Formats: sequence, structure tokens, C-alpha cells
Amino acid sequence: MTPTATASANTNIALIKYWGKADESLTIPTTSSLSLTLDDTWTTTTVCFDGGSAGEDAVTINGSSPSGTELARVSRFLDLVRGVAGQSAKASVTSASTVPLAAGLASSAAGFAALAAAASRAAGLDLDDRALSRLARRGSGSAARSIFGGLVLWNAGTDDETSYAEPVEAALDLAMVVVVVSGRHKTIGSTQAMRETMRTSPLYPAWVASSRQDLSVALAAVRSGDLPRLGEVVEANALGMHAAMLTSRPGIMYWLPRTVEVLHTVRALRDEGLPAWATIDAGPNVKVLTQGSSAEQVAAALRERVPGAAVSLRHPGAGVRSGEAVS
Ligand code: 2P0
Repeated sequence: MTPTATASANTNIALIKYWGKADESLTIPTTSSLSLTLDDTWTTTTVCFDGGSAGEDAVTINGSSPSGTELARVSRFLDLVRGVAGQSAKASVTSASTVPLAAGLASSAAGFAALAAAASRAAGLDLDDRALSRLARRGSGSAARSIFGGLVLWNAGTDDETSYAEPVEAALDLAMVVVVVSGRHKTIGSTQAMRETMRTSPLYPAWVASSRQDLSVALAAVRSGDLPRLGEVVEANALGMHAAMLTSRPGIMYWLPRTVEVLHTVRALRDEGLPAWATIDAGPNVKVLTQGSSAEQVAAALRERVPGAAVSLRHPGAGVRSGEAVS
């Protein structure tokens, strides 16, 4: 029988960001990062080492077959798995995401976490979660974190062995409101953008130094259950990352006018006493960290004040699992 395996993983949003690699070939980041895995953001992937098609890996993602760099990235990842498992058969890979593109949550994090789990099992490897996290990292840095549910710390480490994610115990009731202001495809991908930021932004070293401090503050806030303290450092860390991008040469600007409008709205909600703190990734959309018990109210306020934006609510979600996702 041809070895086949299916696995599912949710996406995650960084609270303290990963932006830059100390080692590109191994995806060792310059800083450790902290994230929240979201519910209902599954990617489900099936891998079968059946020889692929026409002597190549055959890949289908959401019904279409990628070519060029996207296909090469998946094939390179499968080469890693084949190398560890000591086999050479090409594979058929089918991957589907349950998140509509318009939700602004499409990500390589869920994709490579699910691929790492499915491919390693199909290749006969029995990896524990830490080893899976290290493997997923090689596909896409943020995928290392999607192996685990809830709050997750990715230890930057210094080499392949020491750079892995792990779950963080939290006594906080967290939720994330996602505000999509544009479904437009990103202008520059994260991998390239972080490379350019590191190479050309005079603010990058300062961001690295402050991000390390931000992580200590965030972890202390999580330990003591202090959501306002966590929220403040989360928003500051994202703004700092974008400040470094903006001061790259040429500047990398993911924000649209509506992005800034949402940032102001989130501040206004805070002034009115609601728990709401913004974070932004490599795109124009805003994710708002809030308390689970206030999340409906925050989402309703954002729907009312940012007309035309698609606003959805997510709670903490589970880590990678074998087989199809069950929500
Ligand atoms: C993060 N992002 O921590 C940061 C914040 C986007 C902004 O991780 O080059 O797709 O594949 O390792 O994981 C997006 O970067 O980059 C990302 P690669 P990845 O979530």
C-alpha cells in the first residue's frame, strides 16, 4: 500500500513578532516570538508518496496547481522529509484551507504545519511535537508555532536543535477580532520583506533589541494574567516592526489609509474602556486582541465604526492534528 497521511493545522497570529532570520537556510529567527493559535482557521493536507506525476511532486492547493517558486518551496520541503526518512519517492500533495481568502487569515503557518505533520507520517517518521515544530519551521518560520494550540512561544535558539516552539500556560481569556480592510494580494512577500528590512532599515537593530524586552514583558503579563499590560506591549511591538519596515530603503508600506483608520478606532474603543489592542502583519488588515468576554462587543463596535470592512471573531484554537479537522 502507498503510504498516505492527512493532517490539519490552524493558523496563528503573532503577539510579539518574528521579523528576520539569523540563518536563512535553517530559518533561525533573530528574535523569539509569541503567538496565539486561532480556532476555525484549518488547513488540511494529504500527502502520498506515490511517485507524484511525471517524475515530479504533484501539488494541489485549494483546487489549483501551483508552479514556479510556490511549487519549488513545497518540493524543497518534501526533500527535507525524504532526506530524514531515507526515501526518494516523489509525492502527491493535496491541501485545502477552510478559511475564505476574504477573511484575511490565509497563511503559510497553517499550510506548512499541516504539511510537516502529514508528510512526516506518510514517510514513516514518528515525530514528537517539538521535532514537528522544528520541521515545520524549515517550511515557514511561523509554521513552527502552529503545531501547538493557544498561546505559543517560539524560542529563537541558535541552531536547528534549539529553535522550536512550545505551548505557554495562560490564565487569560483571549480572543482576536480580525478586521479586513482589503483583500488585495500583498505587494511584497514576508520572506523578501524581512530580508530587505534587515539589510536596509537603520531601525532594525533597535527593533530587535526592543522586541527582546517586549517578549519578557509579554510573558510576565501572561503569567500574572494582566491583559492590559499584554495588550499594550503587543500593539507597541507590531508598530515597532512596521516602523522598521517603513524605514527600509525603499520603504516597505503594507498599510492602507483604512489600516490607520482602524488603528485610531481601536484607540478610541480603549478610551471608552473596552479591552482592544491592535496588531498588524505583512498586509493591510488589522487583528484586534481582546478579552473573550468582551469580544462580541468589540467586534460589533468595529463593524459599526469601520463600515465596509469584513469583521470576524476568533477564539484560541487547537494545535496540529492527524486526519481531517473537526471544528
Ligand atoms: C509573525 N510574520 O511573527 C510575522 C509577523 C508576518 C509578520 O511570520 O520567510 O511566512 O516563511 O519564515 O513565516 C510571516 O512570515 O516567513 C510572519 P518565512 P513567514 O507571524
